Amino acid sequence: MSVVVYTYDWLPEFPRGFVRDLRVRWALEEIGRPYEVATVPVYPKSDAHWAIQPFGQVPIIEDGELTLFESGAILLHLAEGTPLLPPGRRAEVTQWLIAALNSVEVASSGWMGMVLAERMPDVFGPPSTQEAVEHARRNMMGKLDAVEKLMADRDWIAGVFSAADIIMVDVLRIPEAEGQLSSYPALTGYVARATARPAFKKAMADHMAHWQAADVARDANASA
Ligand SMILES: N[C@@H](CCC(=O)N[C@@H](CS)C(=O)NCC(=O)O)C(=O)O
Repeated sequence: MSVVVYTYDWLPEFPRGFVRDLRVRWALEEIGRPYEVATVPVYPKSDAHWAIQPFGQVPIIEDGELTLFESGAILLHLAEGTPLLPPGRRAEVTQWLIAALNSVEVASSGWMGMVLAERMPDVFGPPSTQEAVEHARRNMMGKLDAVEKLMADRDWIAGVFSAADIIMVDVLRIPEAEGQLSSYPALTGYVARATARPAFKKAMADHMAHWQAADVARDANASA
C-alpha cells in the first residue's frame, strides 16, 4: 500500500535538501515502499494542515487509516517489521534515534537558528550576541564529540544500518554543510557512507525535483 508523504508546496532555496520530508523519503526508499507526495501551503498555513500537524510543520504521513507527524515517530512506524528496525536491536535503535533528535538535533538546531538569525535577520532575527552563538556552538560540539568517539569503531550507530542512522545522518548533514564536521573524521566518514547509499541518492533527487517542479508551478501561476 502506498504511503502519502506531506511536504510544503514551495520553499525558497536555502532549506532545500534539508527539509525533513527527506528522511521519510529515504526510509521509504530503503524499505522499497511506494509513496506519493502531497503538499500543504507554506504560507499561509491551512486549517487542513493544522488539523493533521498541531505545530503546523512537515513531514506528515498517511499510511492507510493512520496519520502521523514527527519524523522520529514516522521512521519508527515505517521501520516496523523491516530491516530498519532489526529484531534484537529495537531498544538500541530507538535509543539512538531519540538521541539523534533530542540531544544532537536539539543542540545543532539551537546553533543553526542563531546562525540563520545572523545571516537573514529579516526572516530569523534578531541576531544573538557572539557569546551566545559561541556558547550554542560549543554545546553542539559537545554532542558531536560524543558521537565522534562512538563512530570511531563502528560503521552504523546501532551496529547495523537502521532507522537511527537515517535520522542521525540527516541531523549531521546540517553541521556538515556548515563546515562544522571538519575536525570529526569519523562523523565525516559516517555521513559519506550513509549518503552514498542508493536509497539516499534517490530520495534526495526526488526531494530536489519536488522543489524544481514547485518553482515551475509558481512561475506559471505568477504569469497567468
Ligand atoms: N520535530 C519535528 C520538526 C519538524 C520541522 O521542524 N519541520 C520544519 C520543516 S523541516 C517545518 O515545518 N518548519 C516550519 C515551522 O516550524 O513553522 C520533526 O522531526 O518532524
